[in-house]
Amino acid sequence: MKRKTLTQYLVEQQRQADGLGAEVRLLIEVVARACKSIGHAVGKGALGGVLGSLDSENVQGEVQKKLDVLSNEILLEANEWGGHLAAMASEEMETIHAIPNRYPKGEYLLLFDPLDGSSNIDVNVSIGTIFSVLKAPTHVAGAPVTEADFLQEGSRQVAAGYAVYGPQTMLVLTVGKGVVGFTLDREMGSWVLTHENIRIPEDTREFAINMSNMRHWAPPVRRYIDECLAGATGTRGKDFNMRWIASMVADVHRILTRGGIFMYPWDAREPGKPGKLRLMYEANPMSFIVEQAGGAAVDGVNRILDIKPGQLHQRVGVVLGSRNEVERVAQYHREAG
Ligand code: AHM
Ligand code: MG
Repeated sequence: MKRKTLTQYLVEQQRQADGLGAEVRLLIEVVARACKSIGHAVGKGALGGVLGSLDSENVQGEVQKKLDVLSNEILLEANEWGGHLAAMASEEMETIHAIPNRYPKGEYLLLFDPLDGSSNIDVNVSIGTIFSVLKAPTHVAGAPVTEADFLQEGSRQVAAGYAVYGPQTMLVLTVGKGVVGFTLDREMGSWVLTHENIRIPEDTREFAINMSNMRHWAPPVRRYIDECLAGATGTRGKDFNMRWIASMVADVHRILTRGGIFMYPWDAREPGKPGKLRLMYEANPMSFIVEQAGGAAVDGVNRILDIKPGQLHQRVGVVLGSRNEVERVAQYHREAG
């Protein structure tokens, strides 16, 4: 059977009545090409000299791994010159990266977490790249793009996706018309459509949370997990399984494949912080994908895609996955007031 490539899929999306804009199509292709390069570097590991940490810290105060920085550079370089973007923003950069004057500028904004799941790099466990595309607000001609232009609700994303570098390298994408998955054909170097119309089952028996934080959780989270742990003889009347990869990309990928709930909720470790994960380039793109696959995503109570960001690197609690389970967690939060 002849399968579609990413290019063919995107061209088809463009040809539809309310089709994808040509700029978005091309910029997704560029991001996908950059992910191929990142996947190649990941695959080389110690042979490519890409493992280990640098002396530097990113804006979040996290020690940067060599691959964090390399992946960021690959994405910047690939996307700078294409003419589709007004600016970019990344987990690894304090503020936005405007397109240099030597290149033409486009209408879109690209945000990314270049290498998600950094703690898994050196131990050869799946990691990924997450990206989100927004339309730049229209400016008076010539006005520079500012950070404020990026602070749009996730519901305004034009496209979002992730690449997962695992046993297979895959690209999962939404342009607002469902979710599709492409597998990298390493011999041909092309992304091939292997997963059409990905749907998350509404119910599940599998949860993902870092249990070592249990003592810091809010009561509604504790209640939900306690009930899962109680199993078939408890109020839920069924046994639950647990998984925690510590790469959001890989955990979300599992949920898209066989259902489940992923939680990185607010906890009391750092009371001033609303969560660990970042809203604009982790939670928003993943929430867009999960909703497009029939799942749900909340910060505990509120729909993540409705949150108006106040800052580029804003953090947020994340509960996403199978719709009925996410709704249950939100209900427990509402009951707790
Ligand atoms: P990163 O973007 O710096 O890699 O951090 C985000 C990652 C997520 O992929 C994952 O869900 C989480 O951090 C794991 O955190 P922990 O080590 O606290 O379990
Ligand atoms: Mg991350």
